[in-house]
Amino acid sequence: MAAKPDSVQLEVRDGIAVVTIDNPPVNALSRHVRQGICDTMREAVANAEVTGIVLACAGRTFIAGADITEFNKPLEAPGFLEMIDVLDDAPKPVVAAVHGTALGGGLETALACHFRVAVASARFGLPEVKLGLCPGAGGTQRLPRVVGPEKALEMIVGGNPIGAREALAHGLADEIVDGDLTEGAIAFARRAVAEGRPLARIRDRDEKVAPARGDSTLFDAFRKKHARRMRGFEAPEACIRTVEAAVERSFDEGMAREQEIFAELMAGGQARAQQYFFFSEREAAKIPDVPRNTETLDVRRAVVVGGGTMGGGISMCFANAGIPVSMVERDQEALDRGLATIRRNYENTAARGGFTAEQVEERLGLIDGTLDLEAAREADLVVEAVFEELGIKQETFRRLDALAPAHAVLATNTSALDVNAIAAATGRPESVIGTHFFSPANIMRLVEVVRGEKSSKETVATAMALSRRLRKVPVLVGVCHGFVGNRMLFARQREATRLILEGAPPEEVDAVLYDFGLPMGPFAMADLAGLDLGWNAATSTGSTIRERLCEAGRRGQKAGAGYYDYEPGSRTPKPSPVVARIIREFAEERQLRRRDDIGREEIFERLVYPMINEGAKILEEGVALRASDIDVVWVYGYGWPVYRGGPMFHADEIGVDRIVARMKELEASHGEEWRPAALLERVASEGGRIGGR
Ligand code: 3H9
Repeated sequence: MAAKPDSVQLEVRDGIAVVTIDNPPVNALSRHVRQGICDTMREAVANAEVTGIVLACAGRTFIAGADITEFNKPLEAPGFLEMIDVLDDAPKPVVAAVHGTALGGGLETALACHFRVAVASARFGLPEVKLGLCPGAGGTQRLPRVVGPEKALEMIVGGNPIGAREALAHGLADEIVDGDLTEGAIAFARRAVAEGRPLARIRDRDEKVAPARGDSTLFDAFRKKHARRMRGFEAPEACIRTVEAAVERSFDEGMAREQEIFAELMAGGQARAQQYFFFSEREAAKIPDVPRNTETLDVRRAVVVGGGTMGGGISMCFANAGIPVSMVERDQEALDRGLATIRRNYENTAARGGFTAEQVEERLGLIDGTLDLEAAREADLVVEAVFEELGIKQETFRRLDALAPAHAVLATNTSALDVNAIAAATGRPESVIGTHFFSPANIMRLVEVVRGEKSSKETVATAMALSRRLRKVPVLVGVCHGFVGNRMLFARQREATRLILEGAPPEEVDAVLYDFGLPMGPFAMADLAGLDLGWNAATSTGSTIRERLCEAGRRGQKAGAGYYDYEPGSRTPKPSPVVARIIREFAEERQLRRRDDIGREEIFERLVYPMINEGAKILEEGVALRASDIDVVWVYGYGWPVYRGGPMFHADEIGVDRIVARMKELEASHGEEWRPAALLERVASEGGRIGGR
């Protein structure tokens, strides 16, 4: 018999075999675990004393899935299906004991057992779609046979786990165990043996899928409902096809279809990008000189200074996380407006079924509006979100320094200003940090945590931990104009403007990025944000297209006109002949050469290569810790499609040498802004990659 690996142990307790998996941190199904399950299961089946078997896990969770680090390498035996078959074929009842999360291959393992019991806090899910895959160990065929195709579609295509009670209601769990899980599972196995319960093999069940057979209504409706969310992704549609196979075909034929689709997805670029992103996200949490055990401040009370769009959204984040927050405004009218907006936002969410009326009141109850900055005296953490002007921010910090308790962290939500200069306005720069939320702050997941020259490790660790508590994705960045995200955005915007002056219509420029997978292009985005951000009618000189548009009353979507026209009540951008004329006249005044042959490829290169170049400079300067952090910023902050990894990952997909060669051509025709960053040149000459993995 093959040597039994330590990661799977077998113990027989009064006739019930307990197979325990112990493979920290998340009990992933690494090769040795698959081997261990096969070996111990065979041993338990062969042991005449054993009447039933419990499959349990040590540590914080049930199996969290396949070991993703083994992907994209030849799979070593035993394969997943061999292991699944050993469980499914067992002639004695096998009970999965689930705590933590049974995810992906973990849930598929549990589905191959005859019964599943769980603690009330357990969760069940098939998140493979988030890795650009479909479940590949029978989950697509077994889950619909247990919960029906509709629920299976929701779980497999959505990828989000469900709780134990919901699993029980859908027949996915057979029992919720109070008290010791393994003991509960053993008792369940004993009862199954004593009652002679038939071994419930999911593969043999048909009653849940039969009613949908020969009728595509369910699938058509699902595709239609989720079309927007699935745009550009390959895995969701592939997942739908596997569930269709579960409904239309025999179990074995469905399995063959699943294996075929899984292999196709695994070989594709999207899965590679999404798996890269899975690890990138986790990597971003690691800061080399700020170890995990760095002390953090327990934030029990927060103050947000400013009740505008950002301040209101940030206050909502605190309330959503159950942290009482005071929102400070300068005058009653602004405060009332800010509080009313927050209430409206919550009520809209409630109306869409997001939460109940009581939850609205509960959250509003945690937000206290005030005109008095004295509220800072009670704060563990203050987030400043006042007007984006250095002098105003410095004055605010001077006052906060005098008011806030000595232990408090003082954070600024500036989107581009010098955090060091803001910190210098206080006598405690070590407690000052940037927390750059993205708009709308209550929705967008990204927070750029901007580390000032003097920010202490505790301050950095507190800002990172707090962001996670607010259910955000924090990425640590350094001080520079626009930090990581906006600095790269400025580089793209500069070139987008040049493109329209040279003759590319704004709608064509936008279409290239939309088709690539971004939610919108630079001009639709500018209209949404408002063209008059930072614009002043009194000092406007019409020296940029943007100023000209503002002067013509075209201040963006809110004004019904910006780079595009908007019909009353509509957010759909319509190409504008007026804007086309303004651009043409502006270009003529400046005697710019206009062309009508700017193609999609050129537009793409001219929008994306400057971003990559700026990203390379950001890395050279140490403003980001790693290329993958830049990608996390772009996916969570700007909607870069996760199936394309991020701009730096994409640079490697294109080939850095190719990018550098093209940039040199553009440098010759368009000037030195196109000169490749030294890091890009070096990577190109070494034939290397700029991304992490
Ligand atoms: C699959 O199952 C395919 C099958 O259908 C069939 C194939 C044929 N593998 O997230 P955390 C690491 S696809 C390897 O910070 P948490 C992670 O990188 C898989 N490593 O903890 C991190 O490492 P480090 C389907 C993994 O408590 C550490 O564990 N399953 C895996 O916040 C801690 O992770 C999934 O997609 C893995 N599968 O959350 C589930 N999972 O400390 C993926 C984690 O060095 N995992 N690591 O940075 C998760 O969603 C979360 O990790 C989990 C715990 C909820 C489990």
